[in-house]
Amino acid sequence: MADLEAQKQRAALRAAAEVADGMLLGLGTGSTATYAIREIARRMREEGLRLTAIATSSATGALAVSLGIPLRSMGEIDQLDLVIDGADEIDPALRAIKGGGGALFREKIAAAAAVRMIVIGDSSKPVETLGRFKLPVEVHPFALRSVQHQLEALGAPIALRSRADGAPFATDQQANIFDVAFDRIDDAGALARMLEAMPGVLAHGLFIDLVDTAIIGTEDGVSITN
Ligand code: ABF
Repeated sequence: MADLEAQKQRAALRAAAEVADGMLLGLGTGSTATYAIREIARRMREEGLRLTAIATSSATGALAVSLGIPLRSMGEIDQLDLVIDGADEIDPALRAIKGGGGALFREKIAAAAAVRMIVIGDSSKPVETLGRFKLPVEVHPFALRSVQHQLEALGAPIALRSRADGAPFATDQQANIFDVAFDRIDDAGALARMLEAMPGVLAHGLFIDLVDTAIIGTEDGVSITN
């Protein structure tokens, strides 16, 4: 069994080494991004690295505050120098599915505002074709049933993401998520455009033309794709 946590850590450390003094960073969400954030905080403490950052989720924001990373509000920023974030799947063309952690809305805003976006992950993340991981679609509650109706017409099984207690999962935007089991997505661009045309869809998990570098932990090191 591959030691996926060690692979995540190796990828995270390698990505954190890309952070330069004075950068304005986008801090991702998830367990791999958490390793990177902790390494960035270590570099600040031990190397005197200076930076400011935005958080892509309330969870990441709380972690950054606990580590002493100065945060700014993304709403006042026009461009980020670098975003480091995880992913659920990534294909050879650096298209990704993200949102398993529920942070896709803010992650995509940050990724789109970044000069450079690095995805980090373990060896389970690279796939030949996207879609085995259920595609998250974040929907405003006002459009919940109308979007569900349109998603069901696409023919793939969908599920409303729920919390452990069975209540619908609420994102940082107080919206809900449908997870759509396409199994394989052969035309990610066409599907992205279709989802973006549905009124009430706040975000979907297809990240196309947003990832500049993938750093994937391997058995004995990292694999870097640009
Ligand atoms: C977040 O982290 C999400 O976009 C993605 O779904 C998740 C990956 O989680 P992990 O790094 O824990 O595998 O960025």
